[in-house]
Amino acid sequence: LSSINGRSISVKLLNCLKCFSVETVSMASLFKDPMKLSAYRDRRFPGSQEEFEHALQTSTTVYIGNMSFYTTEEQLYELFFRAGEIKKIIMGLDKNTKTPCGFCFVIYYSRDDAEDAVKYISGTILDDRPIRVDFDWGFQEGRQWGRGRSGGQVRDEYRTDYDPDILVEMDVKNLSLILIFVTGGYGKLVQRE
Ligand code: GTA
Repeated sequence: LSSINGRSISVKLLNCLKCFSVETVSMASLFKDPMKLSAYRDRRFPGSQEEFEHALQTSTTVYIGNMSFYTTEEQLYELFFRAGEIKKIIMGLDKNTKTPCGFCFVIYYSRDDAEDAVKYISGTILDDRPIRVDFDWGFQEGRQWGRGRSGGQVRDEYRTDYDPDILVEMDVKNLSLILIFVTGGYGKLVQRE
């Protein structure tokens, strides 16, 4: 083959390599720019913007969002181990029910492995949901709890789309709203509006 179509094969190979190197370069430059590392800004980060950006650039922790409430630590371990050796997984919990509420933190030993998790695992379908892997400034005790007013994640209180994984409990204090609250899936605050 190479003797007959040698030139066309080598041109194709070169084009492939060019695509690969453009991709590699753009990924590398993306990961050097702290502003492009994550769109999320943690309002509870205990430092300056500069310190936050430095933490994002060096941390070995990633945040996983849009998870099913039924995904287990074992499943997460199996998936995220593909990017590298894992130091610890911390499940995100509803602060009232103490049950998983759709996020977690994965701590790697190496920065390269954390970058690979963001590059290659983000968007993977896990328990029928496309998970989002984001750089994180680093886990601290207390960050495992949902910060929403009802105990879970803030975003779940504002969602306007139907999410079959979200179970909405009845509001026993306000009986007149019970009919709205028995059907789960839409953001709780949105339902109240
Ligand atoms: N690294 O993207 C993230 C991320 N998120 C969304 C949460 N955490 C994240 N970490 C990284 N990247 O430790 C971390 C938090 C905390 C834990 C639980 O997960 O640092 P939380 O989701 O319950 O609370 O956090 P948080 O993050 O303080 O809430 P925030 O920033 O207000 O809102 C989260 C999302 O909810 C927003 O991105 C937005 O999509 C949605 N949202 C918030 N307010 C509104 C609103 N008024 N209207 C519409 N949508 C809203």
